[in-house]
Amino acid sequence: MDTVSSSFFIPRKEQGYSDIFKRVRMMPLYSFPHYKDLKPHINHEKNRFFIHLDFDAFYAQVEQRDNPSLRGKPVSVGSTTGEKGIVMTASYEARALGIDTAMSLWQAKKICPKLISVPCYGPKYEGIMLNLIRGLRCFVPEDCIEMYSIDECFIDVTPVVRDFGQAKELAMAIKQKVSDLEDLTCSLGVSWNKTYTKMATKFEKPDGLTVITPADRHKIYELPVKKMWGIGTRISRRLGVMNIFTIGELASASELALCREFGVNGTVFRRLARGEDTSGIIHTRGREKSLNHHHTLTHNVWKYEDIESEIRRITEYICRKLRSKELVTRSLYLVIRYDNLRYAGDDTKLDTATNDDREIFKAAMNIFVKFPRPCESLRARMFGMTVFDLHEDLHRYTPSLFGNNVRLPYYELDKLKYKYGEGIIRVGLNAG
Ligand code: DCP
Ligand code: MG
Ligand code: MG
Repeated sequence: MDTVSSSFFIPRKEQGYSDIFKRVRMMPLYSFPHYKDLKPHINHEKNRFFIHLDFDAFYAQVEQRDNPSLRGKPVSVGSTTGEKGIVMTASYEARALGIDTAMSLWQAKKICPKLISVPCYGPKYEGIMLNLIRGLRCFVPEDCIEMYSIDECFIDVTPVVRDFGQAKELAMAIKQKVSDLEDLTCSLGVSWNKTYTKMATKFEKPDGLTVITPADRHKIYELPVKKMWGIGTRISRRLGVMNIFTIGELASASELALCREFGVNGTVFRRLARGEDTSGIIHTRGREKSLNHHHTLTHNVWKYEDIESEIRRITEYICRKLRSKELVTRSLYLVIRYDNLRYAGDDTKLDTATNDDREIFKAAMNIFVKFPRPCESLRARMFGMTVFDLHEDLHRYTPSLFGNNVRLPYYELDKLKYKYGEGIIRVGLNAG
């Protein structure tokens, strides 16, 4: 499968888009270079070329793309209701007015009463990134791509370019690919080490492309230390006490003094500042051990058909996620939380490993019937599913349309949905 839908979510018929709001987790893909990633005896490896990609105002841009009435307007994305609303990110129009990430919505509305706050939907953004990672495979092998966060990745282009000119051309082609695939803008940084690329990306945001060659090192050196990858407020304050304010000053600081203050990290900070980050692509991907999806409802449910429909929905989501990673599962765990805050959960082993919506739905319903039956006075408020014991889907390219156990061409269906929207087709899960 070439594509993963960027619209993973399945809109509920009766609810508006905003009701689907769920908190979104930042992906814990933190791979800051560690001392062991640096090659202690090599000062800097020449002839290496990296690209760092970061989407511009990611969640906000996606929402503006998907809803034309938001375009050109100050938009924030995050929780929208109640006093606890927060700005997860803001469109560039809103940023121009002073709205910033992590601001409370209340504060943001005070600065800009016209601010339109929209809910976020994590699986959609995650789908976009996964789709991009797949798209990048036409430029470099998968081993050369590191997904760093929900909207960022590093690409080691050393195997395919010979100089900065070619690296820049490739970066432009990647930018075009992002636009073709997802109709979104991103900013790119190109350099000979990961740390510099990450900083370069920020230079010309939004829709930027910045190349930092060894001759441009001064551009990095002029930046305050806080701008360096891995250095936050607290460390920069401690560096300030040592009279180190810029990256250039950090680069030429005494290693001994830095180590006295920060231990081995002193060496790491200094080397990263000097452009001596010899780390390569760090693979966080590996084989997934489990996947899960939980959904807390806005309105608790108790009728059998509503429960069935929620379980079907999380099944579809999980199966699609399995397929996007070309995996099948042998085990399944279902959990329900009731409005008295008690949980019921159980797992089951499947006869064969699968990512077929129908089989997993059937297994999930078999678990559900063992739970206390929801009723008007005991409603269900949260549904969750975890699949574990995952294996590679070896049959993904050979959907057998004949035989007793007819295998539906789910991968093809996912592609259709991706291309024509969620409404184009839906498999009847009660069948078969
Ligand atoms: N995000 C979040 N909580 C934060 C920071 C960010 O949920 N504290 C989310 C919202 C962002 C997304 O992660 O859209 C990506 O984070 P970035 O830091 O890359 O910020 P943006 O992409 O929104 O803006 P920029 O153009 O500055 O990259
Ligand atoms: Mg971003
Ligand atoms: Mg980012």
